[in-house]
Amino acid sequence: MSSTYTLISFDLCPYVERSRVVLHEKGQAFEQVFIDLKDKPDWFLKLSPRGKVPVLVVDEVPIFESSVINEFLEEVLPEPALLPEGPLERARARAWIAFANDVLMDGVGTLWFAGGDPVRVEQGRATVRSALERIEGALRERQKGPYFSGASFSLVDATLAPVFTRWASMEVMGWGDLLDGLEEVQAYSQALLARESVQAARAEGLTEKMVELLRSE
Ligand SMILES: N[C@@H](CCC(=O)N[C@@H](CS)C(=O)NCC(=O)O)C(=O)O
Repeated sequence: MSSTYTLISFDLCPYVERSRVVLHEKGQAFEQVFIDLKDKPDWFLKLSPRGKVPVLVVDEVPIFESSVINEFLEEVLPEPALLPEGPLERARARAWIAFANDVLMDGVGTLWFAGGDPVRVEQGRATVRSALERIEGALRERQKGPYFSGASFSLVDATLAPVFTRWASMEVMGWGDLLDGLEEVQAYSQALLARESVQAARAEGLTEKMVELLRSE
């Protein structure tokens, strides 16, 4: 009997979007249950020790943390492969996923939730810019593109894509200049936005809803 997959989601969450990208890449059917993060249901708090989405429920077993969910999907649904071949390249992909989580998303979060505080906006901008410069450097070192690890789409791309699907809302907020001069990142962003799984995973009306959210913070 094949497994059932239910993704506990919040419409605009970039971490949920990552797992949706991977499920689409794998061609895996899944259901989604959307919750209100401002009023988390008790059943959700029982499943999610950190009270965060995404949670992927596989045959009644909950898995939390988007990177862990994505690695799990890679393991149980090996085709198409979303990690490069060879231990060194795989380790490098995982290291950049950790960088995206700990550095880039940290800066993005600071910027998004600065609550109008100019010091926090500047802190967020500086962290995002320096993270994107690092990514520019890594992209320049590649032998070929258009994706992070070369010609094949990988878990690194699924991890970074939600930053770029939100870039139009960043532009509306006046933060579009953070990509200025980063030519490799700009081309990489275009390749990600053109990818079918990235388009399928993106919430309807994402830019408008993100702008509304960011303006309310
Ligand atoms: N490290 C987590 C981050 C997930 C996360 O921060 N999710 C946010 C929504 S985008 C959340 O559920 N926030 C609710 C809260 O912190 O109370 C992952 O990668 O899954």
